[in-house]
Amino acid sequence: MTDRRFMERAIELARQGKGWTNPNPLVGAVIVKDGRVIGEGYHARCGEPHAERNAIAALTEPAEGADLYVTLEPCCHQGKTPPCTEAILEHKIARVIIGSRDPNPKVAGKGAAILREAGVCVEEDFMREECDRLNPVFFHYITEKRPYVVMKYAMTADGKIASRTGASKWITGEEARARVQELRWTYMGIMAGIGTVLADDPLLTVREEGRRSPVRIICDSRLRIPEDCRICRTARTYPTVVVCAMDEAGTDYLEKRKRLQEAGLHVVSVPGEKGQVDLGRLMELLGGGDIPGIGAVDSILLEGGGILNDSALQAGIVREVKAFIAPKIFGGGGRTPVEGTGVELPSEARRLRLDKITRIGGDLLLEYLAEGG
Ligand code: AOF
Ligand code: ZN
Repeated sequence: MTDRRFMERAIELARQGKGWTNPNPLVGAVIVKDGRVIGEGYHARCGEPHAERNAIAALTEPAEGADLYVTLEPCCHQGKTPPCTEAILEHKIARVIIGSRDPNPKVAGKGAAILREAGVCVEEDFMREECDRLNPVFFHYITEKRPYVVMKYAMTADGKIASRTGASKWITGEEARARVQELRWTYMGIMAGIGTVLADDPLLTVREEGRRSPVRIICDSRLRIPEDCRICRTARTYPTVVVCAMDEAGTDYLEKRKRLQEAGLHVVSVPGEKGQVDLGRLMELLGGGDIPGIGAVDSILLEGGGILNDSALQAGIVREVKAFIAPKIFGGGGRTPVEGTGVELPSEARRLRLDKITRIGGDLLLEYLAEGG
């Protein structure tokens, strides 16, 4: 009998790896014999054993003839760890119930095929939708090799991210702000524009102990970042990239870059049109791990102001939008989440698909997926 409760448990286990497995997926596994759980595990950290092997290591009795519920197709390749298919066969597991398919070209159906050929009964797509929701980042990154970008902003009920005077502390309540902290350790990178640095002097780190802080990515076309800002002062502790669009041979660039690098920042120039950063190219560099001193980045939380958000949308790099909405009204000329020229007609609007609505304290979180993404 195939039982939803065991896959639900596997999903719950998978979530425990959140923030630590990137660029690997969140995966959970439960081994069941005669309706009893005899082993469970999850992928805890990139480079460490996969969920299936952890579940096998935790067995309380032999797995011969047992069922394995796993949220992702078992791998069949030698990566940082040996193939899970081998462990499943060695332990004579009789049936494997799989949630998500693995789009990793090294696996992609081959894991399931190897098990079937060896006589294991394989059931695919069981609770696939629920399992797929664990890994939007992995599914995007493993095929595109560019970071999955989530645009996040907090606005009032009348659509303002700052008041007339530019003040933005605070718009949403404490619980919503705690959720933003969680988002920061879920994704590998956090991106903001120089406007935000100059206005707020933010740290862009994770305050909770024992959590990984994201790589800070500052878009700063003309390299205006003040050398005494908090980001520069903490660059030795928190990896930071400053991205500009300057002439790489110019003395202005070379001199400031030298000083910033001495302070521990990584500086790159990725020039695009109109003296701005080429965000598409920047995503290729970050996804490929091509920026010296910074590992590959599979996901980015974009905490931009209206100008950077507009550029990111124009460049087509945004996959998801998370809009926090506070029950307040600023009125007047306050700033909005997306500036730029905007469309002329409603029919020209950029389309999003509403994916989820959550109430957080007195605020709302609306989550949208970019169409075609
Ligand atoms: C699984 N279970 O728990 C995970 C899987 O470099 P490695 O050895 O860690 O392999 C990474 C790849 O293995 C990853 O891209 C994905 O295809 C698969 N991840 N597979 O069966 C797991 N984390
Ligand atoms: Zn594996």
